[in-house]
Amino acid sequence: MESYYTLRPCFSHLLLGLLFLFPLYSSFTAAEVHYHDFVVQANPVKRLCKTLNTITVNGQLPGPTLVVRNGDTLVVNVVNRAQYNVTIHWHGVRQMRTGWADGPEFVTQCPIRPGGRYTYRFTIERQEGTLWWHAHSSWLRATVYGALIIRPKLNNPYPFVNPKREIPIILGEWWDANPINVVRQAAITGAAPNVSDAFTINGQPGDLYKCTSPSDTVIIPVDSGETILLRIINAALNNELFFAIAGHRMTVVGADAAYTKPFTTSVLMIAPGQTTNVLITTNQPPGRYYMAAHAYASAQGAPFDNTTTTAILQYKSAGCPTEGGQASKPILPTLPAFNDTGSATAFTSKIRSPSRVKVPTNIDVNLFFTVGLGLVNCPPGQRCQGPNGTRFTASMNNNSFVLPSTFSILQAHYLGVPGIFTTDFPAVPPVQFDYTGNVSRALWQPIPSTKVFKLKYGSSVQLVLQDTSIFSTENHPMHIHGYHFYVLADGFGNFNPGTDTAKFNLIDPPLRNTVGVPVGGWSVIRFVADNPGVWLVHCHLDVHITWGLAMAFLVENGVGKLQSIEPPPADLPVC
Ligand SMILES: *[C@@H]1O[C@H](CO)[C@@H](O)[C@H](O)[C@H]1NC(C)=O
Ligand SMILES: *[C@@H]1O[C@H](CO)[C@@H](O)[C@H](O)[C@H]1NC(C)=O
Ligand SMILES: *[C@@H]1O[C@H](CO)[C@@H](O)[C@H](O)[C@H]1NC(C)=O
Ligand SMILES: *[C@@H]1O[C@H](CO)[C@@H](O)[C@H](O)[C@H]1NC(C)=O
Ligand SMILES: *[C@@H]1O[C@H](CO)[C@@H](O)[C@H](O)[C@H]1NC(C)=O
Ligand SMILES: *[C@@H]1O[C@H](CO)[C@@H](O)[C@H](O)[C@H]1NC(C)=O
Ligand SMILES: *[C@@H]1O[C@H](CO)[C@@H](O)[C@H](O)[C@H]1NC(C)=O
Ligand SMILES: [Cu+2]
Repeated sequence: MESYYTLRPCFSHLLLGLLFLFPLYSSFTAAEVHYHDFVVQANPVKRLCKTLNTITVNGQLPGPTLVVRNGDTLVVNVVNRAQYNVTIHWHGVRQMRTGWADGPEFVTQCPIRPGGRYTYRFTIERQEGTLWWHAHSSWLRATVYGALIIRPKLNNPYPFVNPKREIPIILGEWWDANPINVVRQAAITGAAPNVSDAFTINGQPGDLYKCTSPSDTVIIPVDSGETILLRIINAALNNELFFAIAGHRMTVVGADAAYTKPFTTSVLMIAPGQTTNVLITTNQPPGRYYMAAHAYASAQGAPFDNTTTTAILQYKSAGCPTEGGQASKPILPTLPAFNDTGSATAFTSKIRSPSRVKVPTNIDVNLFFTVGLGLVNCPPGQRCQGPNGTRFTASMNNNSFVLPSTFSILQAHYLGVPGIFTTDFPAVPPVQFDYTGNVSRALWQPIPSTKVFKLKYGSSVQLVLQDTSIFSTENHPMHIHGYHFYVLADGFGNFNPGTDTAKFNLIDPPLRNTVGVPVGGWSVIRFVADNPGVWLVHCHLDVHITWGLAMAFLVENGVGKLQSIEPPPADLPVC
């Protein structure tokens, strides 16, 4: 009798966790086509004891988890019932020849306007692991995001022990305000946008915040002795995160939809845009264990959200906590200090491809792009509440990226419409300087522009990404649409072509779609330009892309249909 009643509230708590354990959409035959409807709409959502009208997909936060197999096709009909323009980006999906389905607004498509709809159609080609989807319009991705899980083809096993359960762990970021108002306010004042009020795990902040109720903590029920695959996604807007689970070490087996050489760690650092697959074994005494995440804040002195989000890994045999909360307090894991760059670097440098890979070696195009912040001297008639009466900005190679507003770059390119963009993005910084030294104030103000860099189909590209100390150094998670790339090396200070090439890993570098360029340092990546289209390259901290930390590659068609972008779908939105 008694246990029946004490279990009831317990099961309602477990529900959130369970939703993620049994994904609804799984496939039983080879190369399936998965149809989904995504209704983008405003819903009341209560977090931190306040109810906010929140833009969601199908009323869910996080949005629906999509589960497919390598080789499957997705057809997602997006209906915009919200009051904002929206687009959806399928983060990390290669989109071979289907750039029209990539999603960044004004880059590959015009936005889906309120009342409009657009159907994204694309096929997963030779990718396995964890990706995700999110809005790519203003700051809507704060609440419009979800997991995209790619299993191996039917009857193909994982290259590791088959897990008993698979659980997406989606790290998010929550404002006690409408995120669109937060970014709009920053655009008006020129100051940095307000920092967030909470981080979340699978949409909930956890119970370390001032105002929470039991349902604000996600509980993940597990059995003893299981091997569990956690698919960890950093969907936060502006923060890299440290993540750990009390009492449980994690074996990293994948990142950004590529398998990796397994290694074991007690903490991981994950940048916005990145995913990390880990195996854990429930080999601890039955009990309740917090999983927790807080910021890795690499920019010195900049304000950031210093809160900690938690969820609870709960051994079923440990019994159920009652409504009154008599259950034992879960154990908290130790997370590195917010500014612990050493721990962040130690973790990322361990990520490798499982075995020898084919790294492009005969490089056709050598690129060197600076990535960093800037300050604009106050333009007449504008508000300038940035440092000392300036406005914040950001750039790559001194170009602060401005989105077009009457055409997407891809549509303008395909139709030959002039005046939307230019193709003179510089291959190297227009001015060479001590990038991470004491940079003269004369160099702090970049030029606003909409420039792309043209790549010939099939060219082998090496790109050095170099952070600058203009205003402040910071770790920038750089994401390339439509591609993944090998990360050959990274380091601190200025990249030195004379000595740093010796550090290149040409054997088993990791294959990623987002690389965290070290704070005050550099990363070197390589890829082959085998996907024609227009592909945004940007910092995945939304505060930085908003300021212009972006550019785009225009990859030309090759020879014949199979090396050319497909024609645009009939329902592609126009501006
Ligand atoms: C940003 O923070 C300030 C100070 O707390 C507050 O007054 C303002 O309303 C916030 N802006 C938004 C859009 O929430
Ligand atoms: C977070 O920052 C606030 C002030 O911004 C400070 O009062 C508080 O102690 C900080 N908390 C932690 C855990 O660092
Ligand atoms: C990290 O922050 C602590 C204070 O919280 C400070 O004492 C320490 O010097 C900082 N370390 C670095 C590398 O900035
Ligand atoms: C702002 O001005 C103060 C006083 O002149 C100076 O110390 C500080 O470095 C300036 N900050 C920036 C970002 O320019
Ligand atoms: C940086 O350079 C400026 C002149 O460009 C100089 O006034 C300032 O003292 C230098 N700061 C440091 C920390 O070296
Ligand atoms: C960027 O361009 C502006 C305008 O030409 C110039 O004043 C500034 O020095 C340049 N900065 C760098 C880092 O090249
Ligand atoms: C919405 O998209 C249209 C183009 O389709 C554009 O003209 C308009 O400025 C956009 N609205 C906002 C608020 O960005
Ligand atoms: Cu950045």
